[in-house]
Amino acid sequence: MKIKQVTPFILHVPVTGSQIADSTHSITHWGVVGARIDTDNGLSGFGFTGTHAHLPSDQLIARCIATCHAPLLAGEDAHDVQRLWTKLARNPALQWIGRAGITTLAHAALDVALWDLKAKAAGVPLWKLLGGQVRERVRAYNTDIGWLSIADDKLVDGARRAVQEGFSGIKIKVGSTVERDLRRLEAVRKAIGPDVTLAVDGNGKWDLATCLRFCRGAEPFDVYWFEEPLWHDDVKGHAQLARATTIPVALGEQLYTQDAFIEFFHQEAIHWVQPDVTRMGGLTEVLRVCEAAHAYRLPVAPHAGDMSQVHVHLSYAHPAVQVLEYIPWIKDCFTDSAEVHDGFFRVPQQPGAGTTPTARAVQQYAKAVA
Ligand code: 0YR
Ligand code: MG
Repeated sequence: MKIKQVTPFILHVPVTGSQIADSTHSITHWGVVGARIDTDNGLSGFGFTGTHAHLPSDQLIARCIATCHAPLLAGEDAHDVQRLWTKLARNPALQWIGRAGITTLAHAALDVALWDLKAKAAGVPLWKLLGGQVRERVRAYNTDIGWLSIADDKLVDGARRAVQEGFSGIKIKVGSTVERDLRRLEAVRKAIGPDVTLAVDGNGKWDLATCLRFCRGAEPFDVYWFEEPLWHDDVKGHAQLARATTIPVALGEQLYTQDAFIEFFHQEAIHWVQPDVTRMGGLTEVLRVCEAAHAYRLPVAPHAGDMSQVHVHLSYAHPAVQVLEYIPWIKDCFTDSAEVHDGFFRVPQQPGAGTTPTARAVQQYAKAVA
């Protein structure tokens, strides 16, 4: 299965209700920026990273794929996922100028495309290739009802609706003012009752003093986790917060390497581990993080930069994963979409990693790569 061609692509797909916001970003589209890898046995693999759909920066990723990474893959055996991961991680064109950021997002798309090919060549869905189904069902939690841009009364309505649809977990954004966020948290908890898990996500906005104040007010409402309370790289601050509150700390969506996660594990600064295949140089590096988390007996809840198209395979196959994020923006763009029924993800059935775009999605959402 020799690699013949690598072709980048960019899709910009609208979010729910035309615009959403968390504490740090306001976006109208999700960017699906990736590559198709064609091989000499006629198979094509697809992989992508997730972005905020800023076209010039998406074009940098596409260009990085095409001009810096793709030449290293030409003629290689696409089965050799592990070896090719290392080859791209040590790319002489990139290592000096970027061990994280655009270069890693580009790497992520290609690593996932190789896993997609490997599973397609084996004729099985990726979860089967990863070792088989370790759990009967993967529990979903709904993030799409909880944006900071949603007015207080609408937030409560949406939370109720999600529970009626069968979700046993939801997440709401925080990071505006402590007072407003606590009011919203209390209202949502009252509306959904005690049996639904309720997480909050700060997207790295607050400092430690603000987080401590928020946690003191939030503790009575049985918060499942506080996600990205502090700046993404602040290990010491997260360790301090973890010691000071009964609310579990979750993070990882902005970490690029297993080394970064290991430091949080060592310093007891994390309770929920949230790696993302679209950020970390692909599934290969995320699997290392999942193994390490499992060894530390920490639960994994993958972050949905892929809107769970790939993570649903990981979640069915890896014993460390306990729950998976659900955001429905891009699922209909793929031939095997990450659907939730009665609060659980459907088991993917098609060969591959769930990353093959439909012709219709390409026709509707494609942007020029350069
Ligand atoms: C919007 N999920 C997240 C979205 C989401 C962000 O910026 O990208 O809120 O990735 O934190 O847990
Ligand atoms: Mg988050």
